Amino acid sequence: MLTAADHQHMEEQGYVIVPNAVAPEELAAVVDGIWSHLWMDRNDPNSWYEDPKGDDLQQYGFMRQMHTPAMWRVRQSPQIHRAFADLWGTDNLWVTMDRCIFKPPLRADRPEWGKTGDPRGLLHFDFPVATTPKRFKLFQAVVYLEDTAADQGTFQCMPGFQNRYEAWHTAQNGDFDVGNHIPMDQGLESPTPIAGKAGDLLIWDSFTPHGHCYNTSSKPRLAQFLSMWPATEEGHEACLRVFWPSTLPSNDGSALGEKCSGLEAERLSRITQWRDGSQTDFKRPVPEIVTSQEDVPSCPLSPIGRRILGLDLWPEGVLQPPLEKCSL
Ligand SMILES: O=C(O)CCC(=O)C(=O)O
Repeated sequence: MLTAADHQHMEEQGYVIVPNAVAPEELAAVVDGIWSHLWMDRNDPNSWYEDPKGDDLQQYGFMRQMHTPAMWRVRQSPQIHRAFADLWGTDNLWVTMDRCIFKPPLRADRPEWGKTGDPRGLLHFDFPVATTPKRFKLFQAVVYLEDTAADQGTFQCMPGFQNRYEAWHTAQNGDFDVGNHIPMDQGLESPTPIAGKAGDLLIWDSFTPHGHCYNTSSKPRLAQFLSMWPATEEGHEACLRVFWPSTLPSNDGSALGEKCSGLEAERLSRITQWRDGSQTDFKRPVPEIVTSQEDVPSCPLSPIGRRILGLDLWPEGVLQPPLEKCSL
């Protein structure tokens, strides 16, 4: 699915966009789920700043909703799996049970939904920089649920920085004030906002500083996050280094793949999370707020879905399975 130009773009720029990765009706179902979960009226901008459920959206917009059937249908998109499989060179991948984002426009009369101290908006790494001197392979991704303009709180990053990461780290001389702080100098002042079309999948290299810009448009931004990594000890360890860094010793450059315990325990925990609709140990969200029939856990899974969760194993050695239509 990814072309040679796509691979080159990832290599040089640190991200790639896969158009039409999710069908319009599947995007619409996630969008409807967001509005109903948040108890907001898409036609009434005043309701966009209410957050009556306590998702704690405000400046960042990260929601507490992970397991709706619609979100699972997006995760099971064969095109998304294919794109990640092309990047990793294996089909044997697991998916994160990550969240959506709802980011309304800045409004002078809603200061608590306003800017943070950083004029760039959100810009960070998802791992502790001080203890991560060496780059390793890991990707994260966002699905554009609607057409999203460059001023609409969209994804932003520092294209190409991943190739400078190790040199930059050395030059810092251990001077990192917070875990994933990105200084306001050395060319890191102006991240690039990436506009996109509904159905675009944007995959980025985790060593590219990333986040989102302020929403200065008149429309809210809606998007869904996910990632996939190999369901192997080594892949699992890379994932732990980004999403659960406190569980591992510092990445001092020793070989990844040195024993990280519990691949099978992780598989069972993933199945429990899917079955119970929980997300107990993911570093970012607090438990999902279950509010409606749409949020009922144990969403049905397609054959791909069963494998990217960990219920079934991928057949050994198969690199190009037929694209399976999601049977939900
Ligand atoms: O809002 C975005 O697209 C970026 C989200 C982000 O920074 C993350 O998932 O780590």
